[in-house]
Amino acid sequence: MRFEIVGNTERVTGQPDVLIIKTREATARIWVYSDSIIRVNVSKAFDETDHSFAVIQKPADQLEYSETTDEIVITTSLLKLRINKSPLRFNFYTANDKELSKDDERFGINWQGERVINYRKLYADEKFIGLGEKTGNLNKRGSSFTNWNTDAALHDTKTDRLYKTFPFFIGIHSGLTYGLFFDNTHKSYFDFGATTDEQMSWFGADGGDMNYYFFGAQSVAKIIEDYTWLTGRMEMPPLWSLGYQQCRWSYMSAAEVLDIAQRFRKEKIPADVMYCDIDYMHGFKIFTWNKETFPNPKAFIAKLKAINFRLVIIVDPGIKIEDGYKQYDEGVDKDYFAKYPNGENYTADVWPGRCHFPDFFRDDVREWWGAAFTALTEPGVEGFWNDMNEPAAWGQNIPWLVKFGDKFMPEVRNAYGMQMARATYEGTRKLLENKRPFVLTRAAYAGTQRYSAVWTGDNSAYDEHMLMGQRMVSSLGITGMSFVGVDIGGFTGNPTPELMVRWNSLGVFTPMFRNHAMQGTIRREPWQWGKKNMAIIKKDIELRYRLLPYIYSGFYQSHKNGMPLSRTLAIDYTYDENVYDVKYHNQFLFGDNILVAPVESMQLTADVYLPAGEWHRLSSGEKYPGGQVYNVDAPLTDLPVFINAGAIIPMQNGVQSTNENGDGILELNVWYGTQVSSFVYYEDDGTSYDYESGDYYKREITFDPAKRTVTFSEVEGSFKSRFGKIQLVLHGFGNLTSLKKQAKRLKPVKNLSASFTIEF
Ligand code: MIG
Repeated sequence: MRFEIVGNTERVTGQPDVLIIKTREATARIWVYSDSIIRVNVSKAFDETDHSFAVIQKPADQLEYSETTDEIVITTSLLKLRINKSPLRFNFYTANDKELSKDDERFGINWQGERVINYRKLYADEKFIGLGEKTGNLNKRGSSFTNWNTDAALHDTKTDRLYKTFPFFIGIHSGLTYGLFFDNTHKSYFDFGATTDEQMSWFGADGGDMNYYFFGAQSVAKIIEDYTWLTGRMEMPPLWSLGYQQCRWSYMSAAEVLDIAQRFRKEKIPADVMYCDIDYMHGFKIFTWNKETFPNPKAFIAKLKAINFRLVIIVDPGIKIEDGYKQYDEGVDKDYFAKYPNGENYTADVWPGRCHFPDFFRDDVREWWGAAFTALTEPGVEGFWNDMNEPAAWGQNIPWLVKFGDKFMPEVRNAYGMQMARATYEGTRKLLENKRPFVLTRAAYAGTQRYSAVWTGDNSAYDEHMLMGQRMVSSLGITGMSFVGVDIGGFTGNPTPELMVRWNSLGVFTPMFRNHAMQGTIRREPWQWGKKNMAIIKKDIELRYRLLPYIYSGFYQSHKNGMPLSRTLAIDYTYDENVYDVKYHNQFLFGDNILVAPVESMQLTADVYLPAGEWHRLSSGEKYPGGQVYNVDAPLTDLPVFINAGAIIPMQNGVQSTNENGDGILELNVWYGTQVSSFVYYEDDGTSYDYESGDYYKREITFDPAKRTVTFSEVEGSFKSRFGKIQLVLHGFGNLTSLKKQAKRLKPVKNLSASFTIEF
């Protein structure tokens, strides 16, 4: 095997926007993307088209550097990249010379055959978070991982190679933070000091360039903001997709789907979404309906809509080989499928039997795929679930010589699912005109947040899987994916009633709240668990609906600056060691102010770590000074949930679906705190793209304990709020007699478009 380490600089060329350094082995290119983002590409065969699936920004026009005999230094207002010329090494510092991250002096960037690797210095106290959907701990120090999108059915809490690839991590050491995004779609590897004698961390790939973006902002939140600036942010999701979603593999007929939906209404359990898994199709042929079991899709969907349900439909990439099947005939005719190098269409077995696979890397194929959704949008489907797009096929070992466009499978496999989701999103967005499609995908690559929500695939019905799922959700949040779900209850296996109830209570605080289960498992709908349990499940789902104004405002943050809805405590309490302790690493903030401590189903008390500040338990109002561990009650009826002092949380009164208007009262809950606090409230019509042209309702609400006021800023945007009245609910304010006296003064709060202040 060839082994080469990038060596001595032979030539340096400065162009206005890029610095080019040649060595005998390769050429390095360096661009500045912003004051806190520098890109390094070291390549033997740089492709001038410089294509990326993930990155949507361009480098800055100008790059400043200085050069001495030994060194080249690139400086921005926040970052300093010191390049050692011989041997060529890349060392990053803050603008005021604090060391953030360095190449390993000995091995730096190197090639082992076609593999390209970067060994970097490992700091004694260094922690690592990120990589999206991975098993293991929040702190990935001492672990190693592979990115190779895989249909990971039956994965456990140790399995590597899951469905998605997010080659982005954040390093934390010496009171400093940095981020690194390795933009390479080949099979890739990350080793955070697992087997390097505590000397190095490393990452690399089976091929392609050493191509990374280095982030130097000094906070985890700012690094996430920068990463999502670079790779894009999610649109506002359809409001209905934030309601409760009921799925199963499969509800076998239109009658059964309707029956389940009606039962929700009968039991008065709020819900918004029903799903059709693969059995709605005729012979598993994508874009067809089974004529016997779904004889009239339009009438069926109209009936669902009449009781305020939307339908989400699954699509797989595999196109059945069958003459006369439209997608097959067209695909063959136009040459739209992945191929062997001799031009034959690649064939593998999946649900429909022998299949071909659309080449989603091609513009014309994506367009064709997108347009085919008329078969679903025309009868009224608004949600599109993309499964099996790792891509999966029976045997799970697609030959390396299969080609997508001009690339062999191993080069782009990790982006296939993302390109399918993109085709689905772009097509359905066009077809639905001004309506927002809901797209959900299992496989993904960095940047997928621009097109789709994700779920964590086939999890299992046991406690550790539930807890690990929560870590995955929070970890996906670090890598730009805010809209994330897990199969509530566990896909594989049968949950105990306790686990079902507990998992559902955690689902309230999961960005996407979907109950789903595998064929052959026991039924999962809320009424399958006995009266007592159903009552708890119902109450929890009601809480989800009460919180929707807060949740929607949380998604507005994801849309605006990439801040995820589900936040590991490492975002806000980066330097607090307890946050990484495996006893507490499942805890997270849901939005700005709600701390949730996931608890195993049979554990009825829990040790909870409350970070600095002051916290109020949501259920009891009890106050807890932060910076301590508490052993708290955790019965199945009351997941430990704590509200940050000073929190402002908008809620609404009960509705059965997001399509209902409700009573028009926005309940503004304020928890007492000693500091000034504020919350950005956001609302729009929840279904259209009109918000992009200013049709939204946004205002900042500020609580000032010293002045004893709650102040509402002027409304920004042209949207008329659904809520005609605001009701203030104060928590932890002690004696409220003075407020009661002033209660009358709250009534005039009618002209909600102006700015105003309430005194108490
Ligand atoms: O080979 O469509 O992860 O959610 O229910 C299994 C059937 C295919 C895997 C998905 C799962 C879905 C199932 N699918």
